[in-house]
Amino acid sequence: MTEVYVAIGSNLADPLGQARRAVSALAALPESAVQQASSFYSSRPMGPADQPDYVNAVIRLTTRLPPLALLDQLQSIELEQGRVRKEERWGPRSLDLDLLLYGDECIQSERLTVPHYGMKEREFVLLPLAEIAPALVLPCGTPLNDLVARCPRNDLAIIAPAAHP
Ligand code: A4P
Ligand code: MG
Repeated sequence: MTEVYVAIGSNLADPLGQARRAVSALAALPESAVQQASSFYSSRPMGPADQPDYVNAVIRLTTRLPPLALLDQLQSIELEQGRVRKEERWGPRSLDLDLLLYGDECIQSERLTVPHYGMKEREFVLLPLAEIAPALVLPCGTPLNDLVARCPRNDLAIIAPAAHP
């Protein structure tokens, strides 16, 4: 089994409900088990400001799925929850599932970059991740806590306790 971290983000169509449903969908993935979920956070939008605030959370899973098979599963959950892919970069979405970390692997392929390219400077990823994995060290050797220490909070706030799958 490989330990992986998945980030959940939503800012459309009942974002907290979307995020909770995403946790349930992750708990139902084949060959996988949810180990821990962070609290649900509200965050100011990164990117275009004329969109609603986001709900964000991070989940730790163990899985036997290889990375691309896991990505396929994450994308089908996004589609089941009404995700429409639009042109606008960082625009609003009903559900975004990003694969943050897949064990200690560094992956650079056409469909997948792991660790996720934006995770090191996003408060809405780093703080939920630190909540469930305070001693985590990234594959590059950087302690998560170093990234958290230098990351502005940008009004990030806990809005609901963790879902217990
Ligand atoms: N892809 C490559 N690596 C990965 C990975 N590690 N995990 C590829 C998931 N996907 C990965 O993703 C585009 C392609 O990235 C996929 O087809 C996959 O093969 P996408 O989900 O269609 O596009 P996206 O999410 O709109 O693009 P991008 O650039 O990944 O956006 P981000 O970085 O996910 O940002 N503000 C707040 N407060 N909270 C948020 O959660 N999210 C975004 C989206 C913008 N602003 C936000 C938030
Ligand atoms: Mg994405």
